[in-house]
Amino acid sequence: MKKLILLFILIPNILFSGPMKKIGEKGEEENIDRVIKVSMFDNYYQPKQFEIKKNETIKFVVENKGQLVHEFNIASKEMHLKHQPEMQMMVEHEILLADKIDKKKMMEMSKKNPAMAHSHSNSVLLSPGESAELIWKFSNTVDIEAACNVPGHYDVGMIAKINSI
Ligand SMILES: [Cu+2]
Repeated sequence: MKKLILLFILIPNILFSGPMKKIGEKGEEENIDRVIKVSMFDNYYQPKQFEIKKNETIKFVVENKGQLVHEFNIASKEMHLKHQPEMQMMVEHEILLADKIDKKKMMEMSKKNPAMAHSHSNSVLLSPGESAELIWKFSNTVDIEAACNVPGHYDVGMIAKINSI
C-alpha cells in the first residue's frame, strides 16, 4: 500500500521532467507580463480559451467556483492523458473526493518523503471555493491546453485551448 502511494507520486515526476520543457517553464514573479483570471465551474473554464504570445509570462489567478474539485493544468494532450491514471489513483486512495481533497492524507504522504510536498509547477488542484496562483512562462505555445484531469472531467471537455498569437 505504502509502496503503491510512493510509486504514483514519483512516476509522474519522472514523466514530467522530459516533456515539461516543451510546454514552457515555471515563471518568475518579477517577469510577469499579464495576469489572467480563470474561473472553474462544473465542468468548464471561464474563459474557455487563452490567447498567448510566445515567451509571455502569465500569472493565472484561478478560482474554483464549482461544487466539485477541479484542476487547472497546463500541458500537452499527451501529458494530460499520462496524468489521468495518477488522478484516478488519488480517487481510489480516497485522497481526491468529488467535492474535496483530503489534504491530511496528502500531508501524511509528504511527511514520508519531503519531495512529495511540492505539487507540479504546471498545475493547481482546488476544492470548491479555493483559489490559487500559477505563474507560467510559455516558451512554447504550440499544442498546449489547460485542462482538468479529475477523472471524467477531461472526457466531458473541461479543456481550455491555448492559442498562439
Ligand atoms: Cu474538473
